[in-house]
Amino acid sequence: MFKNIIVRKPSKSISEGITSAPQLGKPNYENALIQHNNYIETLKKCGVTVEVLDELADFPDSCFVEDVAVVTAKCAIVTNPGASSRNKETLYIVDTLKKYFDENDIHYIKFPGTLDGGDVMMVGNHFYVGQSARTNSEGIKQFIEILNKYGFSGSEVTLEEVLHLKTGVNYIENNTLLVSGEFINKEDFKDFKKIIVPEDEAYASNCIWVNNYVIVPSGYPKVKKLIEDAGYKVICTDTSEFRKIDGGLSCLSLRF
Ligand code: CIR
Repeated sequence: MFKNIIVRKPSKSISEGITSAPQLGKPNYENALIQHNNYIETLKKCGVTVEVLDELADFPDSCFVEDVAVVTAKCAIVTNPGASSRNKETLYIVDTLKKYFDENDIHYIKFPGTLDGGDVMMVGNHFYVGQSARTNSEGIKQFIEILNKYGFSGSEVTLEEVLHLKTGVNYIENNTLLVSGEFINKEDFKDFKKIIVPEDEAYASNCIWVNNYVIVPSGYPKVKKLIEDAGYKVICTDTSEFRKIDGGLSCLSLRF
């Protein structure tokens, strides 16, 4: 179960966020703020306390706070984001993490290692880490060494198509994964129950489990039904402005 969630408000500069899908248009700041507030309200319904950090005008992608740290029940790991425009976002998360963790339990991924939190999928005490355009093998090696000190384990997953690991695969507890595309038949995930996300709703592979609810992006009825049919309580919230710059539900928060 999660107790705490950290989010960061989008800033006006969100229109300049990195995107692989410029054809979707630029995010609208006012709409993004509304969607972000609704996201916070949705999280609160799941019984967590939400800390909302101030916007960072110099960092268009900084509302995707998941990428700058990996927070576990025992420690926090500040990442070293692979995109240069995002790399210094990490400086603005450390003071917040100190409220929740002893300084000895806050660790750092260091150059030449790079790692984005969006590449990390927690499954109980094991962490799958995608080797991606943002996360390199050295970053993964450092990350797993830190995890091992706390009795956690980690393994590397190679990505072919998606930006981040969790763009295409997400754990929703009960040994169940939501999977799409390249992850459907991946050897690493052969022992899980799988909910296969249809190709035309692939964006909705990025759902989050929060305290017995699964939060699903609005507008993906097939995925919503598949998750409900698997016995979960589902809440939908709209993330369409964030989608325009490759962001989804998990990217918008740190959950621990
Ligand atoms: C980026 O390219 O870094 C942002 N536009 C999107 C980050 C999405 N984060 C995530 O999947 N964890």
